[in-house]
Amino acid sequence: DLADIGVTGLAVMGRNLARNLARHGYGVAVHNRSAGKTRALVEEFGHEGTFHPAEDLESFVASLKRPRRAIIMVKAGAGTDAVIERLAALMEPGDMIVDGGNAHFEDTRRREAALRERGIHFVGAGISGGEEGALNGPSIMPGGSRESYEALGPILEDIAAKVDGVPCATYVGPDGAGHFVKMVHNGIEYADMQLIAESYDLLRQASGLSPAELAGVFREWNAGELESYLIEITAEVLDQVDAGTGRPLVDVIVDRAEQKGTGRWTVQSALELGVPVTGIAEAVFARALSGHPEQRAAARSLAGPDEGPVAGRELVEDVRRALYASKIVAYAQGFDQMAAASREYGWDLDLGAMATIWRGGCIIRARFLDRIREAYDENRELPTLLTAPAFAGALAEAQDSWRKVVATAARIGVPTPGFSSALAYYDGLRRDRLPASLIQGLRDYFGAHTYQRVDKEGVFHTDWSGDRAEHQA
Ligand code: NBP
Repeated sequence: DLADIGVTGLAVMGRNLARNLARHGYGVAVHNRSAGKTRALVEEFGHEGTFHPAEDLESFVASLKRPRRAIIMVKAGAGTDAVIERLAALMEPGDMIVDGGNAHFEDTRRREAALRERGIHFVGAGISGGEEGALNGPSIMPGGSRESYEALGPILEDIAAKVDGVPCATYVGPDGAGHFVKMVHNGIEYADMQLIAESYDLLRQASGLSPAELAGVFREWNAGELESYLIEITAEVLDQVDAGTGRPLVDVIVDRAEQKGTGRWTVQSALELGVPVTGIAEAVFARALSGHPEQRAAARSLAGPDEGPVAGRELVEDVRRALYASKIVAYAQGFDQMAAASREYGWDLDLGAMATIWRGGCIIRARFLDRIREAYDENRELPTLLTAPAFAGALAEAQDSWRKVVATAARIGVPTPGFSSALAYYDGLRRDRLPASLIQGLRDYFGAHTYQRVDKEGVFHTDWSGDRAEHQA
């Protein structure tokens, strides 16, 4: 009697994923480096399904049906390589190793290539939704061979979240594609949270609304086009009162945002690919700024504007629109990054399908993602999401409010890097002529880097240090 699938690494994520599999009727081999976690899982949750506990990797692998399917859920990094190596040594060609951790996609590309040589399918699967998602239905983004998806896909789709009956799991693409898409998902999550934080901050400073009042505002917003998990839980956090002090919890939490690194990875990759993901980058940098207490203490004495609170509740609707417009920009940029990576690495990503599997299970789940899917359904080759009819219309409706919000924030000295950079991006893309022409002129002046002309073909250089005549290069 062999197990259908195995999970090694039984911390919060692995344990819940194993339980999710067992609850769906699969026989699950379970293993953890330290055997205590394996025993605890079977003792506490053994009644939920069929578990095959293994004290060592040899018996774990031996307890799996062929072709073997083993999911690794250990801390990403060197430990993952060690576990892969040990598993691979015990496996046979045709077997499948799935890394469900938060690996960097370049590591996944390297691991996939190495295991492919040995005939073993390596699947880098991004899994989103935290512990709760792992147990009740995550969003799953598996990358690897098509062949491996035939054996794994039905199980993953079975345990994934469902929206309108559609599973939040699909084949993403070869090698590192799944972990790449998961990384961009996390990057977009950073941008979403930054925009939410700016909305809160500006309304609190400019309109004088209390956290409890703002909880109500977010709750209202959650009934409209902004409906999403993050807006929903923002209301919960803002409503929370600290038991000890009686103050809003948000006022007693240290204002220093931490990060585990997937936002930074997204921006690093975007820099390599040459894709402006300003929304995500500003979010990563805003967290970094919050984490420099000495600089912040020193800078508190710097001059600010005289203006105090400027508005009442009338700003609420403007901020809602600015948030929605900036969110459209952040997602457009993230999808551009996936399109660029797809071209760079030959992944043939289906962007509409990525929006589909993010509709449930994951942190950025939102009604909004249906619109993105529809936009790509209409036109797979969309040059930018901003010009999809639904979004172009929303941006047109929002832009006056957006400009007002950015101007108000600047006037009263509330930093809104997310709103401001998103608006700058929007205006930049819209421009007929950009000052990039001047930059090209400067580059040609100091470095003879040449330029092209609007009125004729070819590459040109002006002899800046000589007679200033133009020559065709
Ligand atoms: P952790 O990331 O906290 O990792 C703990 C697990 O890794 C334990 O099972 C531990 O075994 C095992 N492990 C370590 Br550490 N080094 C090992 C090694 N050298 N060999 C074998 N096992 C080793 O667990 P988690 O929070 O459940 O996350 C698992 C993965 O899922 C991570 O890659 C994480 O980034 C990813 N992820 C997490 C979340 C989340 O919300 N937590 C969401 C999405 C993805 P031990 O018990 O013997 O120490």
